[in-house]
Order: sequence, then C-alpha cells, then structure tokens
Amino acid sequence: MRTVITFGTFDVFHIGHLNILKRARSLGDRLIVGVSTDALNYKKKGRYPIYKEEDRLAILSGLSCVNGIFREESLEWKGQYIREHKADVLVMGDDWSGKFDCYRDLCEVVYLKRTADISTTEILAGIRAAS
Ligand code: C2G
Repeated sequence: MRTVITFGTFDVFHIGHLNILKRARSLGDRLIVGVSTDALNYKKKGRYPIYKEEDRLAILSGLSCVNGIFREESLEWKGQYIREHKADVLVMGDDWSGKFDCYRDLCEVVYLKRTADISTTEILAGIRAAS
C-alpha cells in the first residue's frame, strides 16, 4: 500500500485543485490531504479563506480521489504528519518547488506542475471586476 500525502487550503475549490489531487492519487494507492485550518491560512496569507474550514474539509472528503483528510495546523509539522499517516510520497504543486526537499529522508518528494491560468486569487479578482 503506497500512501500519498499533500497539503493545501483548497479555498474556492477549482479545477487546478482537482487536477493536482487526481494526479497525486495516481502516484499511489491512497491519498491523504492535510487541509490548512483557517488560523494557519491567516498566518500564511494574512487573511481568512472565503470558504470556512468545515466546508473546505467537507468538499475534500467528498472527492473520490481523496481517501482521508486531516487539519494542517502548522507548516512546521509536516514531518510529524508524514510519519503519522505513514506517507510514502509527499506531493505539492511546483509553486512550492524545493521548499520541502528537507523531507526527502522521510519519503519521496514530488512537485507537480500547477494548472495554468487559474487560481483562487484570479477567480476572486474576476468576481470583483464583474460585480
Ligand atoms: N494548485 C495547482 N494549480 C493551480 C492552483 C493550485 O496545482 N492552478 C495546487 C497548489 O500548487 C497546491 C494545491 O493546489 O499544491 C493547493 O493549493 P493552495 O490551496 O493554494 O495551497 P496553499 O495555500 O499554497 O497551501 O503546507 C503547504 C500549504 O498548506 C499549501
């Protein structure tokens, strides 16, 4: 059983999120997703997500490519999360390229190319411009 782990906020869930999750799942037998808490997102980005934590967790857990979810409470605890979930592979988008190479002694680390031309920030900007 090869376990893949990934992390993210997945706010205003979009096709780029689905693409990376499906590709991550295809690298193993099960995919576990650490969903950033609202508090962690505030620390990372200086704002709270549009979709609240419970809803982001519900969306992720409803996907057929996702086998398990947990709350990511700190960026510093990745090593613990990898061990706890017995992950064989850590997958992240290439906007994080190189950032998690320090976990290569615990598991394989793979950066996948982001889906072009879509992001939560751009979606929000588009909605603002249209209203
Ligand atoms: N992503 C993607 N293509 C896009 C947008 C996002 O492949 N067009 C990927 C990101 O690279 C990331 C995942 O989708 O791997 C989740 O993206 P975010 O919710 O923006 O994740 P982020 O807030 O960067 O949180 O511990 C790491 C963090 O929790 C990652």
